[in-house]
Amino acid sequence: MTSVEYAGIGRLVDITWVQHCLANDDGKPVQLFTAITKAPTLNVVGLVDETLGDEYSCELWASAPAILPLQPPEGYDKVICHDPTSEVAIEDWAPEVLKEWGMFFQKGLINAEEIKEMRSYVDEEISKTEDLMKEHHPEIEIGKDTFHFKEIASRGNGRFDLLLQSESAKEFVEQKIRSQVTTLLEKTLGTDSELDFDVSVIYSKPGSQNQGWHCDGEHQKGAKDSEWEPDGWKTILAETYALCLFIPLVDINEETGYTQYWPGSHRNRSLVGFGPVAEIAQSTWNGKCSAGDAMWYDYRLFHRGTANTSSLLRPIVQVLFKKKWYVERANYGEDSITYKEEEETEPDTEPDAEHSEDANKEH
Ligand SMILES: O=C(O)CCC(=O)C(=O)O
Repeated sequence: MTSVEYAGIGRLVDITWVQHCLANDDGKPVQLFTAITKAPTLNVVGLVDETLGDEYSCELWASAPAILPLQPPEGYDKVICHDPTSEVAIEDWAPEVLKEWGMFFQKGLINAEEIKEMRSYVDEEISKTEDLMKEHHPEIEIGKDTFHFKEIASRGNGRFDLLLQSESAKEFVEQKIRSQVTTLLEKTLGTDSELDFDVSVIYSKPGSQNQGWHCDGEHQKGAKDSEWEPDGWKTILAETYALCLFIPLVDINEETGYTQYWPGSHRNRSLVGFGPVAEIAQSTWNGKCSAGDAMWYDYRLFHRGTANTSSLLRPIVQVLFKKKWYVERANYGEDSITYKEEEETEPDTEPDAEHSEDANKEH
């Protein structure tokens, strides 16, 4: 990072160069730079263009009210994918990577037999829940309409997020997953007694389209982000309060679609709406991997699912490990699929602990 003063446009212009990476523009190589400046951006571009001389030119690809994270010059794989042959254990390697990039990739967390076992729970719950939907909400066109129930949500477009309620699925997570990652969680999120988890399946049906960029959880009110500091992820950014673990149950490729992440985008709350810039800047990490692999990300990280052009369902197990005080309410509705019937027969007067008014307040 360097701060340079350029003489031009009638005064000195202060530019702090933050990061650079290689990209291409219709096959032509380009060097992308991120920089911080208070000067009008177009003036800065003109000035840099002039400074570069005739051989190179400079143009503005994006400006934002936060530092736009770029892919590191060595590429993401070297920094966010744990090397299973490395002598450094994932528990020792992951905390810093997660802090800096908001995500990491772990090869083969569950094996073929375990994938099959989990798939059977998932298939059963999908079919049971969709049958319930058809029975209680024949007016909803599953796959087309948007809905938010307590158990399942869909933003239309053939994509669903279903909370797994069965004891078998929860036990599977306890025994086959949580037991393997206790130390990893302790070093990245918190001790066993501070945490709990929700388990769901995110599934997209053949024909589902690209999803919009989003983060599943916001920066908490009053919690600091990285501000304008290039190493603010190290010095200022609030600790994460929730980690999401994605485990695909099928091999993930271009046709099935994949989860596309913007590493580093957890650093600043003002990056909302800038996901498409990550695509233009070729700074996404595309989660094409094998069934059973694990993608871990900070709940504040921007990501999206890409289109499923295959003929296969794409189910991804999602385990949300979180501080107990954080209650997930943004991604599901308040009412159960069967709510109307329950209300008519037996009014529910008990306060709903999961959705209490105090949940998710400032911490
Ligand atoms: O389908 C995917 O790969 C990711 C989906 C996702 O992020 C979501 O539904 O919130």
